[in-house]
Amino acid sequence: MMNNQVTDRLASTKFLLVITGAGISAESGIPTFRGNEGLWKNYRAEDLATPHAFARDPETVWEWYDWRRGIIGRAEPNAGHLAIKELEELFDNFLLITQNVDGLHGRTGIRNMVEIHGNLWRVRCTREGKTSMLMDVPLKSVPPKCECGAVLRPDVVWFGESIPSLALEKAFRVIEQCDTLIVVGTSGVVYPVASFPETVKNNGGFVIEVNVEPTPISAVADASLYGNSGDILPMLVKWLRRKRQEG
Ligand code: BJW
Repeated sequence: MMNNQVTDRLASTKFLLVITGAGISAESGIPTFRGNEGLWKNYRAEDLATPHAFARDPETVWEWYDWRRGIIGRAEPNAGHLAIKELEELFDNFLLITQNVDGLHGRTGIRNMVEIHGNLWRVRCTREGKTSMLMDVPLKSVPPKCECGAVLRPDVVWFGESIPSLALEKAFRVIEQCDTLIVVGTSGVVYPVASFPETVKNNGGFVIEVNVEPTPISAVADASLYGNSGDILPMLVKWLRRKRQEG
């Protein structure tokens, strides 16, 4: 399974970038977006994760987030999340860019992380743009309201919305700096993140994909490791630790 090319490259990596998508949280029991189990009341993510959907039917969109928060609230980080936290400890230069809004990476204590699509435990005032934690706002209506009277929305990035500039700047900086990228559990169809592996590759970086099945990223990846991220990532860490001990 672990080929020499992958292990040699990791051992000599100076700056490791890891990108994750919904697949990393699948083994924590959180549905992915594009798997059948990701459907909610027959809506697809593309029907609900848009500013247009929220403007037209805020209650339904809010209920979708409540449904997801219910599942996520009962979930725990899995072996894949924990292995990424260990990778952070093994590299002096490290960044995780996650597309996930579930907050599970944060619960491992990881420090160098960009939640590029936001976090569903935060809310944002649709008038003032001020953000707060959901648990700090009174839930008197669906969706809840800000003190200023305007509706609150999840502090996430929907289709057609820009990625917050600080997050995007940090991502672009590291894409230029990193020499190895591990991209985990994403279908590679949502931009701009879907373009990051190719950019790393064009800059001379090495791209390792971890997924249960081939994706469009497989075409640019130097190595694709097929299987559950909760199995493969701990194996990578174990191998790397052994290699470091051997010197
Ligand atoms: C496992 C596993 C296991 C399962 N182990 N693996 C350029 C070209 C074309 C279109 C665009 C473009 N630039 C922008 C766009 C438009 C749009 C876009 O990309 N559309 C495409 C669908 C075509 N992008 C945007 O609008 C973005 N904004 C932007 O670029 O602003 C500038 C701009 C605006 C307008 C026009 C042009 C430029 C914003 C995108 C925001 C995405 N938001 C969402 C919702 C977030 C909030 C929420 O969660 O509610 O983000 S959509 C949803 O998709 C979510 C995810 O983060 C994202 C990616 O999904 P992901 O993580 O890949 O999940 P899945 O389910 O697709 O895949 C899971 C994978 O795991 C699978 O491969 C499984 O096999 C695998 N797996 N079990 C390992 N155990």
